[in-house]
This record gives sequence, C-alpha cells and structure tokens, in this order.
Amino acid sequence: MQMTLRWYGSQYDTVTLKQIRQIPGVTGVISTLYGTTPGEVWKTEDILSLKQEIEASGLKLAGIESVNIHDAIKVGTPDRDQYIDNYILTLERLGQADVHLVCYNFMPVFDWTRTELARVRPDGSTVLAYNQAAVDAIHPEDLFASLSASSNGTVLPGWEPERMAHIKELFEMYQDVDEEKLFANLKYFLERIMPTCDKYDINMAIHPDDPAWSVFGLPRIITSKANILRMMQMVDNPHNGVTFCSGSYGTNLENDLPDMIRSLKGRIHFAHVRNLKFNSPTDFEEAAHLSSDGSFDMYEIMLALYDIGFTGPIRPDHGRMIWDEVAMPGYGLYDRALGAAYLNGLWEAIEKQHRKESAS
Ligand SMILES: [Mn+2]
Repeated sequence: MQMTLRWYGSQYDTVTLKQIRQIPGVTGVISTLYGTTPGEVWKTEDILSLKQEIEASGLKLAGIESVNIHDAIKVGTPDRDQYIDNYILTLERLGQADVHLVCYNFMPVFDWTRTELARVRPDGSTVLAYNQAAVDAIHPEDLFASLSASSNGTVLPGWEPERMAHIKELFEMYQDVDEEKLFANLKYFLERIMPTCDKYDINMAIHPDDPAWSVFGLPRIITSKANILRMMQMVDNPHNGVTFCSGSYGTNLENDLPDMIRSLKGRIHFAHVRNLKFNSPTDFEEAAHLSSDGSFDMYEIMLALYDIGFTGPIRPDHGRMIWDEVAMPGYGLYDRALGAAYLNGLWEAIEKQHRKESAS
C-alpha cells in the first residue's frame, strides 16, 4: 500500500505539502482541481500544474478525489451523453498526465451527510457526527445553513454554496429516480467510460454512500456488500472498482468490513481507513483512528487489506480537531498525521508477522 493524505490544493487547504511530506511514511497526496464544477472538461495545463506542484514538494499525486459526476448522468436526462463525453475527455487528459486512479461517487444531491461538524468528545477534541433523528427533523436547506456556519470558513466539498442554491431543483430532478434507475444510469456511465479506462489504465474507484442508507428520501445504492458486488458484476472490468471507505460502509453496523474487503479482492483501488464511535445504531461520531477509541477493529481492517494483496493508495480519513487547530472539519493536519502513523504501524506489524510465519 502507499500511504497518502488528501490535500485540497494551496488555494484551499490550511495544510501545506511541506507538512504532509514530514509525516513519516506518507509518500503522496490525493487531490483534485477544486475550482472545477461537475460536468466541466479539465484543462491539461491545470492537471499538469497540480501534478508539478505536488512533485516539487517531494510527494506524488497518487490519484484524484474526485472527478465529480454531473447530475444529468446520475438522473439519466437526455443531455447525459454530452456530460459523459466531457468526463471521458477529462479521463484521457488525466491518463496522458500519468494519473491512474479516479475516485467518484454516485450519490444524488448530497455527497456526505453529517448533522454536526464539531461535536465535543470527552477529551475535548471535536469531531463530525451524525444523528438520524436530527436529519429527520430538519429540511435539507436548513442543514446546509447549519453546516456552513460551522465549517471554519472553509467550503465543504459536496456542499458548495453554488450547488446548494439550486437544492430545490436538484430534488425535483431526482423525483422519478429510484434505486433501480440509479443502478441502470451507473451501468450506462461505466460502460461508456470503460474503453478509455482500459486504454489509459485508469482505475475507477467508486466511493460508498455516506451514510450507507437513504437520506431525505433520496435513493442510495453503494451501501452494502450485495449492492457493491452487483455493481462489480454488472460491468465486470477490473477498472470498475471501489474506494473502500471504512467510515462510510461502517455507518451501517450490518456491514462486516473485513468480510467486505475480502470479497472485493482485486477491485479495491483506493482505501479510506477511519474509525467511528457508535452511541446507538443511528447516532455515531468520528473517533480517533485507534481501535480502542471507537467501534471498529482497525487491525482486522488492515489485515483484510493485507490478505487481499492491496497495493493501492490508502489514506487516513477524517480526523478529530485537536491541539487548537483551525481547519476544514475532518481535514486538519494533526489527527490525520496520527492516523497515518497508526495505520503504518499496524501495517508494519502485520507484514513482519506474516514474514515470520512464512519463514518458520
Ligand atoms: Mn471516505
């Protein structure tokens, strides 16, 4: 595996490439062109300048998170082919720039949903949290207002004000889209882009829906082992793969994370590894990465990745806000650096144990 950190670019991120470079074992970053909007064709010069800036710091651009999908593609409106053509052009330019990993999601309207961005934990750190009763009691527009008020002045990816200004129209667009239609539209999209992915060896890595169930009555499909295997089989190409995000699949306690990882051997192209602490099945908060701070066995998750021969980029995911850092919620430096060091430690132990066992 290659340990990476997500980086939002020098214009948007409070964390610098120099800081990331100094985290032991981190060799690359996962980034994107944050100024772009879904549906737009990325400019080669912008891709190359992002890549050069990262490489000049001694890091590698390990992949893109995300190239977002225009709603026309998810809804399947008549103009979707134009947007898929644009997506293909972006993929070609990324491939020509030697980028081979693209993370994306297929969630209607909202990327991820949390009800609090700074819930205080017993140690005084603050974390993102989700409470289903709070979601059920709020209108989506009000949720956006309350989240942006506590985002420390940053723009939350997936919750951009331009996008949220059209939230009513977005909900109307998805009115007739159910899970089956969403699956069909995803299949259509993947079938069209796969020849380009084959040509440039681009691994597409779909991010699970977060949380892994329907919110605000919108359909959600990338939520469970059965659904993700259905998606792998419906377009059975190794470039059609997964971002295994423990914190997103893990929102549903029925998902057995190590078992899911093992069932996706060869199709996990990217991993997000973080821990959650459940107070009830519908109320959780984002804990430190350490197993004992949350509800997941992080050793078993890393062991499963090791067992399937995972070699792709991995990153710690949302971190707690600690040591008085002010940053985008979930994306400060300190706790993600601790997360990276901890995951590297688990990996080293697993690797050495395995080597000892195979030598004896
Ligand atoms: Mn994730």
